[in-house]
Amino acid sequence: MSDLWNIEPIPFVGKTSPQQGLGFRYYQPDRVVAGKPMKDWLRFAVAYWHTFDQRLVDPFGEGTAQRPYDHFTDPMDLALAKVDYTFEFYRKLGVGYFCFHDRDLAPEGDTLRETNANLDRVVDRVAELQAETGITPLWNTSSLFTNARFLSGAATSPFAEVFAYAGGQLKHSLEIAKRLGSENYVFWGGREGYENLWNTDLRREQDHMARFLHMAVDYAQEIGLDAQFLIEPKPKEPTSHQYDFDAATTIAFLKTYGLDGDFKLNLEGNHANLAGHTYQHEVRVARVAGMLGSLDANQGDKLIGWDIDEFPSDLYETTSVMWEILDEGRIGPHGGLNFDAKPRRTSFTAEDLFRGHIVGMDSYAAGLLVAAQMHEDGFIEDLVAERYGSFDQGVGASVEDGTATLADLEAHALDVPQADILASTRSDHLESVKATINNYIVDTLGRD
Ligand code: XUL
Ligand code: CO
Repeated sequence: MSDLWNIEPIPFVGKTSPQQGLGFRYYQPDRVVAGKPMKDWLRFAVAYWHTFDQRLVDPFGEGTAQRPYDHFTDPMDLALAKVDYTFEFYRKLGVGYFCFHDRDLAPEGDTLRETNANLDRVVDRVAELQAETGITPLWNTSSLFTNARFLSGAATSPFAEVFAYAGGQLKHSLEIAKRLGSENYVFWGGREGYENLWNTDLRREQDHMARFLHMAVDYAQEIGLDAQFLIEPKPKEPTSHQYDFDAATTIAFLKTYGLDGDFKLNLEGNHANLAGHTYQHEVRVARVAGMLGSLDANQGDKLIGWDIDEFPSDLYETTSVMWEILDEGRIGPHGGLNFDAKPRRTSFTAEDLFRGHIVGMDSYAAGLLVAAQMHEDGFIEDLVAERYGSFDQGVGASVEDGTATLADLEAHALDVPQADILASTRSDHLESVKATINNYIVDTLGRD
């Protein structure tokens, strides 16, 4: 193995290792949990843009990142050389997947034709390294928001020239998905929303967006691309309102435009929080609609109200998300956990990139262990079954089987004293549920 990063492959060291070493405390790829190896439950992916391209800028300061390929000055030389660094990173970290935008890989030329040629040269190298390592894209996507031409959106731009460019760009990106065998293809509508309703034709923009997605479905069919299409909801930023606001809004949009058979959702923790939801809420909403596709694993910060893409470390959240995944049986038909996350600006060394991924992988592995124990004991399942038990018989059953009318309900309710109704609701003890979950986290990880 080459040593471009000057770092040893990350070992499993367990909980007793010294605090500062690079090693996994919980993640053991081949360890079987709830009937499957950890690596198959979690299917970790590295995000090309954050890990290899992000310079760790913030709105007030320049980039601080130090990367081992910083000495390349020509953009194409850099783009080509960087691919080797990325694959070595995946191997040393021990992940099987990566995710990328077209524009993460190669610089743009003056025309789409030139840009495509740059991109194809880099994709050739990616294909070689995929064949050598067996590491493949969990998904790819098209950056239809970075370049200045997309200042008012891509598929929802009011300018037809921009829509046409976006369509052409998307076409090539789908061809790359086919060539590299991407398991999913993501649409994140970064600028598909509005800043100001006064200059916006809401209906027309959403019609255009749906046309764009239908064209993608048609072209995938034409070239035999079988990647699962995913929409990634986010409520705002960079727009003040994004059309794919959250899981529920996106599902309604897909159903309205007859796209729900072809798309599922890629859900991100920090986006959920921006929409005023927990990550678990977004996963549950997608699950009950049969629309769970994949996960962008990151977390927000309680004190910062924007998308800061922290590596996940909150065990309560990873436990909740993995509980949903265990209940579902998988993340999605082809889903995984993509670390759409970056180190803080103060963590600028190459080693910090490994540290960030290690805490993320360990936090999800720990969440998996805790959630598996909760499932084995059936404590949540029992609690929920009991809570809705009154719908299994009597008046409740007649509601669920569709036979009850309002007159039946009136006849049932007319003479029941208030105290009896209240008594029938029992106490939910939500506080003790939370205490029990805390115990599961402490006990399961303490024993492990
Ligand atoms: C932006 C975001 C994107 C998508 C891919 O907030 O999450 O990186 O995941 O375009
Ligand atoms: Co994301």
